[in-house]
Order: sequence, then structure tokens, then C-alpha cells
Amino acid sequence: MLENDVSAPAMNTTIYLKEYQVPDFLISQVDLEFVLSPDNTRVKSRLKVTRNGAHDRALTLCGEKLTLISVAINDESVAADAYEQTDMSLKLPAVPNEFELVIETEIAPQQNTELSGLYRSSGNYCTQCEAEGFRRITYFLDRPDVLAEYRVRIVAPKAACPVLLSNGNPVAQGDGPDGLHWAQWHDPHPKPSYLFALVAGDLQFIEDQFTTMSGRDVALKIYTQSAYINKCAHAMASLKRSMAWDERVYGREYDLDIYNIVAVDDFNMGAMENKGLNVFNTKYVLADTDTATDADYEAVESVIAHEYFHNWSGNRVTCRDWFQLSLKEGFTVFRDQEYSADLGSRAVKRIQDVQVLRAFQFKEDSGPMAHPIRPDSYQEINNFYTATVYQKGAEVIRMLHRLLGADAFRRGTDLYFADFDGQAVTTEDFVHALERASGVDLTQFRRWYSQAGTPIIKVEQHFGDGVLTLSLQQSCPDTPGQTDKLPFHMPIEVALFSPDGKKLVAQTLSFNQAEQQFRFDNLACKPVVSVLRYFSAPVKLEYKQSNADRLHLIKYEDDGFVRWESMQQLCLAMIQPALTTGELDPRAYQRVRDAFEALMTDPNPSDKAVLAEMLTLPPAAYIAELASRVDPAAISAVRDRCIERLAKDLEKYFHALYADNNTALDTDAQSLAARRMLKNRALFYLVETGQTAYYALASHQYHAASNMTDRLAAFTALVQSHYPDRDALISDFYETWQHEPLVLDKWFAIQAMRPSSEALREVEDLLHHSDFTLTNPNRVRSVLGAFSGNLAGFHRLDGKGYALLVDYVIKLDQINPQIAARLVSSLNSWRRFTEPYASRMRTELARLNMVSQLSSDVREVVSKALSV
Ligand code: B3K
Ligand code: ZN
Repeated sequence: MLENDVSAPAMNTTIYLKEYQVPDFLISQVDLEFVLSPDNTRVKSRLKVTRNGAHDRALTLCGEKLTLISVAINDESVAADAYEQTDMSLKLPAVPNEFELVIETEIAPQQNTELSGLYRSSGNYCTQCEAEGFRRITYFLDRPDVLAEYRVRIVAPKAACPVLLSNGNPVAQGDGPDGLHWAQWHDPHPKPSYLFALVAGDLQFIEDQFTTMSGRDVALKIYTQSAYINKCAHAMASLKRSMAWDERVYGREYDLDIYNIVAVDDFNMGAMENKGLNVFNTKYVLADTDTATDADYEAVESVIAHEYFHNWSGNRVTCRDWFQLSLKEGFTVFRDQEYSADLGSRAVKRIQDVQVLRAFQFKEDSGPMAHPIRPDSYQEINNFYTATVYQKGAEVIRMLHRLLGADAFRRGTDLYFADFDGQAVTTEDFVHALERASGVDLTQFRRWYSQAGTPIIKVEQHFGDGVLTLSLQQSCPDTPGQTDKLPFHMPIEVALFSPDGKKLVAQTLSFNQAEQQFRFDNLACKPVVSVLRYFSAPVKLEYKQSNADRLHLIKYEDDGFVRWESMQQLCLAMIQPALTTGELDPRAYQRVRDAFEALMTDPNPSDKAVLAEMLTLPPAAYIAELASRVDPAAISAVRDRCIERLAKDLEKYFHALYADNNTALDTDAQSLAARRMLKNRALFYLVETGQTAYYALASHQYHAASNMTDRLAAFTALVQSHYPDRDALISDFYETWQHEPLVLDKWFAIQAMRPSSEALREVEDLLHHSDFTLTNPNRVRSVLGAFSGNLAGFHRLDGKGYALLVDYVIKLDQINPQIAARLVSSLNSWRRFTEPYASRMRTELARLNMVSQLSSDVREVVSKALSV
């Protein structure tokens, strides 16, 4: 190979939304037969194909890593010189207008380490087809706007694969010769290929049933390996709650006789909404109190709900093309967020969702991969399952819900589901349905779909003669390929509070100009203004609020989000100046200290979980996001110092809080979990005092805990502190939990997140641990993912954290490009760092970019990260 072949990285092809064309052919019926075998699975596909419109173009099917065995049109074999085959496609130049196409291919699920298409996990067969995995199973028009009715027949050895599942309803099953057996499935609902699924193997199941609102009985089954089967009850209960909620809140009913969920160890993301046959990462199904924390329980509940809700928002009405991904993802995230809010504490849910948005989406929006929720172009679609498409997408739907009001929003979604059932549509179709149902003009609102970047809202207030004037100004930073953005239309929730804490006014401001003023008349005296209640728009506020006003809102606001946000602002006012001066301003510190004390001595805290959140300093990642230049060492040092001082100064209050909440006074699960959250927050500070007595307290909690929430909280606090018996504790945890993969993931992650420069050495050891493997995405995330988010451990002056990450990205790219690309993204924001971090990150990105054999996934991320 020539030298410049090596040094010139290959260019990826870019796909553009503006170039969308309807498919040249449609496929209405798909009959698939699988004869399963680890190294040579035979796939026979019989397709009913019709030319779409008057043209004479060839039929070009997508296909990757397939061995083609035969092609036949209307039962006539097609000779090899009558088609053109490439690595990516099969082209049939002259085909009739309507015909039956039969294609036989062979695939090797055992060799499939990318976990896209048909692969094996713990010896069982499973599939992942979204976005473009179906083309790794058979040649097909693998695009979401080709919808077909599927019939699937699976043949496999009965002993190894007693369970044979696919989408839809079971039709028939039977025994064949030579120890084989078979099953047939039929999915009556036309679907795109990305929703196809097949699962086969030695699986156990639990079952239940749900009667829908029109009285139809649905069988519910959750399948997994026998070792995990006793951990599925919470997922099943969550599924039933989700089904009832979607009937009650959206009028959506389930539409098959059976709903199957399968939990597998090896999965690239959380779960997949395949029609009637969801495939899940075990992390989002398995839960019992010994092995799962309260947060795990909540995560299972929300992901089960999310995938269930996709049955309507995604499956019955699907996306025309992948640029429309937020049509199903943003909407479905909004639906699952509201489900969880209805079930638990709405305020805590909002706080946690905003934290995720700020930590991941704001960062993405200010980096080289920034894109609108409906991107204009992509190279590798798997790189666009992003916080922007999901989380900001959900915020956009939330704003629509607020601007229209719940009733008009519901009329809009009813209209959308009725008009587009069985179709592949666009975000424009969704917005237009809401507009038609509500009469609200959403012309300007549509900019949220096309403009990237996080808007910045400047707030100023003026009071005189009983009139408060609130001046709002909006701007949006440039993002790659986009400058001079136009103003957005957004709802800004405000409330005014009197000096004695009464809520005088609460109102939604419809903000749609670059600058706008809002008047509030007849005020007896100057009120305290609360802006962006409920975090009503995904923006950054620039608001010079006085500390006195913040304290007033902490005391009197009834919106838990604003109370928490006001506390975060007090903390930021303490932390941010110290990042440059290196000194904590004593008054700023004292304010936080006093506010913490007031919160902890409040005899009637409204919500213990909100209180736990309020007693938490802004995460390092958010402080970094707000900084003009990120100095990771300064952020860690200042934040650690604040924690240590608060811990020492408020020790007796933390101790009392711990003692008061270390009891099981409540009976409902939610109150118990809130109590644990608060108690464990207190324990964290107590351990941070460095006092032997508190190490002993945490060690006792670790050993005596009756649940994983308490055990893990104690373990985390000790492992991330200067606890002298740290090594023994780590060994004890390993000895106890080494046979529980999901618990072992936590063990890996907590060490990789150790907030110290020692983390690198530990991570190097973990990467050589006998339980570490690059083939399991959860394990990779728990070590390399956790490490790359560790501000103090990953960002080192010598750049060795970056070098280690890139070494592993190069290895991982050969095995699983999707996961490799996710890991590189942690270097995307290199330009925002101070020196020498920025240069060291760039050097590693450049080294990665020189690798000639990169996947298109990693190539897209690295080339965009380096581009000017
Ligand atoms: N729709 C899937 C995600 C598929 C990701 C493909 N790279 C899960 C979900 O959002 O529900
Ligand atoms: Zn989804």
C-alpha cells in the first residue's frame, strides 16, 4: 500500500435530508425462513415487490456481510451475471412491475461482534435491526418508509433452542426431523424492517396478562436465562402500569395477542421496541432488592414504559427517514418522563431530567457534533441516537404540551395517531397535526426542529410605581454550519412572590422575539421573581438574581425545580469565582452553609428526595459546561474543598439527618426510597469528614444493609474517599458479587470513577481483570465509559488518560464500532479545555484519525472533532 493511502483517512459519504426520495419499489409482504446455526444460518426471504411510480430504474437492495446463495424472480432462478453485487448492495437491473423475489443468504451470528443484525448473546440468538441491522440478515429495502406484513418461520435444534420467537402473534409450531423443531409467527401490522426481531435459545419466562380498555386479553411474557428469571417481577409490574397509563393518558390500546420481552446480556443500548418482541439489555429488566438500587428500579420502570409507548409512537406511526428520528424518540421520551413523573415525585423527576440534559445535551450542542433535533445530514446514523434527538427532542414536545395546554395537546396526538396510523411520516406531520387540532400557529415554533444550539436568555427586571417589567432577550450561539439564528418561540413560566412568601402571579409567557418585555401591574411592593419554573424551555438563563431572592425562592417556591435550581445557583456563586482566584469567598461559602443548615433543620421538608438533590453540589460536568475554558483540576479541587468544608462544618446536622432517616418509618416504596436517598446523601458527607467513626458507620452500613441501595451508597462513599481499608472492601465486594454481572458492572464503574489521579492506574488494572471484556457493551461502559466521565481522573496533565482511551477505541473499533464511536465522543469538547489538556486531547484524536481501518462510525466522530 502507498504511504499516502495510510496517511489520508478515508472519507465517509454524507446523507442529506434535502435529498430524500420516495423508494423506487415497495415491499408489501415478507416471508422469512431461518434455519439457525451459529456459523451458517440460512435465511430464505420471499418478498412481494411492486414498482413505486412510473420509472425504469433497477431494484437496489441493501445488504452487508451476507453470503448470497440464490436469487429467483417469480420462481425463475436469476443467473449471477444478471445481477450486480457489491459489499453493500444487490442490484437487479431489469425487473417486472410486480413480482415475487426469493433470496437465500447465509450469515454467521456467532461471528457477529457488532451486535447489529442477528447475533449470539450468552449462547442465545437475538437481533438488533434499528437503524440498519436488517441488511445484515438479508438483502432488503432497509429503510423505514418501506412497510410490510411479516410472516416468519424459525427452524432450530429443539435441545439448544427450545424457545423460538418473532414479532406478532404465534401461528403454529411443531417438531421436525433430526432433533429440529420450528415455529411460525405472523405480524398483521405493516412495519419497517428496523422493527423486525427474532430470538431463539434456552430461555425461561414469567407470564402475566393484561385486559385492554376494550376488553381484549393480552398475554405478557418476559424471557431471560434461567439464572435471572427470579428478577423479572418488577419489569412485569412496570409493563402493566405502562399499558394502563397509555390507555388513560393517550387513549392508546395494545394491538396484538401477546407482548414479549427478552432480556439479554450483550446489547448496544438500553432496549429495542421491536413490534410485539422487545429486546432489552438485562440492565433495564432485572431488579431485586439484593442486586438493584432504587435508581435501577426507576430506570427499569422508565425503559419498560419507553419501549411500550413506542408501540404507538414509533411502531404504528413510524419515521419516514432517519432524519425524523426525534418524531418517535423525542415524543416517546416525553411520554416516559411524564409516566415516571405521575408515578413518583414530579419535582425530582424534573430535576433529574434537567441534570441529564445539561450534562449531555448542552455539551453536545456546544461541540463539533451539534445538530438540530431533526439533523440535516449524517454520515453514520448510529451516531445520531443522541441526547439532542432524545432529550432535547423531549423538551421540544414538552414545550408544545405547555403552549397548547394538556387538552389541545391530547386532541393533537389523537389526530396524529388517527391520520397517520400505519404510515411513515415526518416531524412536520406531527407539528401540523397539533396545529390543526389546537388552532395555535406553530410556524415560528418549527425553528426548534431546524436550528441547533442552546439558546441563551438574558433576564432583567425593573420595578417602579407598582409595575414590574421583565425584559427578556434571546440569542443562540453559532453551531457547525449554522450562524445568525432566528428567535425561537418558547414558553417561559414565571411567578411573582411577595416579601412574605405569597404567590401573587403565576403565568406562562409566550416569548418569541429577540427582545421582549412583559408587564405586571398593580403590585403593592417589589416582588421576588421566579423565572423558568419547571424548566419550561431548554435554555441557559443569564439572570443576575440576588442571593436574597434565591434564598426567598428556596423558602417559598412551590415548584421543587426552582427551589433546587436556586440552591444550585447559590452553590455556583460560591464555586465559579474560586475557579480563577483559587480562594473560596467566605461570604459565598457562608450562604451555602447556612442554606444547607436551614434545609436540614426544616422540621417538615416537603419532599425528602428533593431535599437530597438540594444538598448536592452542581456536578463537575455542569460546572465545566458553564465555564468559558475548562480547567478540570481547578474544578475538582474547588468542588472537593467545598464538600469537605461543608461536611466538617455541618457534621452534626448530617449526622442527625442520617439518624432520622436510617429507619423504615414509611410503608410505601417511594417514601422509603426518598428516605434512603437522603440518608445516603448525609452518609456521603459524613465519610468526607475523614473521621474514623464515620468510616466505621459506612462500613457497618455496607455489611449490614438489607438492600443494594444502602450497600452501594456505603461502598461508593468509602471507595471514593481516603478510607484506609479500601482495598479490602473492594475485594469483599468482588468476592460477594462476582457472579452477578450487573452488580459487577457497578464494582468496575465505581473504581473507574474514583475522583483522583490514581484512577488511571486502577483503570489499567481493571482493563486487565479476568472479568473485563471488550465484547460486552455494559462492561466497556462501566470501565471506559465511566473513566472518560471522571473529570479528575481522566483529564491529566500528562494526557495518559486520553492515550489509554484512544488505545482502547482502536481495539474496540474492530469489535463493536457503535460503542467505540460513543467512547471517542468524550474527546469532542477538546477545544473548550485549557492547556495542556486541549493539545493532548487533540494529539490523541489526530493519532486516532491516522488509523487507516476505522469504521465509518468512529471516522465521522473523529473527523468532525478535528475539523475547523
Ligand atoms: N429505538 C431504540 C434505539 C436504537 C438505537 C440504534 N443504534 C431504543 C429506543 O430508543 O427505544
Ligand atoms: Zn426510543
